[in-house]
Amino acid sequence: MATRSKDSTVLETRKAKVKPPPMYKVLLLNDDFTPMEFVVMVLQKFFSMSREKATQVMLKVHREGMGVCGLYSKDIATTKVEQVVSYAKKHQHPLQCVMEEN
Ligand code: TYC
Repeated sequence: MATRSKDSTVLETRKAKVKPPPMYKVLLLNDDFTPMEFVVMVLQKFFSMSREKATQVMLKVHREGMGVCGLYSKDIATTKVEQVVSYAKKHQHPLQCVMEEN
């Protein structure tokens, strides 16, 4: 679109070429084996949640099958998923964590 400034210079306004980068939801999935206490600990450790918030999220996952841990850039989300999956493996729990474009 062309507009004019005070001295009548033609100014061209162009649509911004950069959109904000896509964000990713990090999701925790329910399973029948991972102890509730371990899930609460993971949410506190990797997602900086208070014990109360972590307990709420864990119970939501337990009841509804999945729940959101947070919304991050692609790189950060990838790292969070890797950290959770490897920490769960190390402790021999089948806890699954995935990411999804928002
Ligand atoms: N369902 C598990 C249990 O009853 C608890 C659990 C909650 C497991 C959340 C995974 O992401 C999860 N011990």
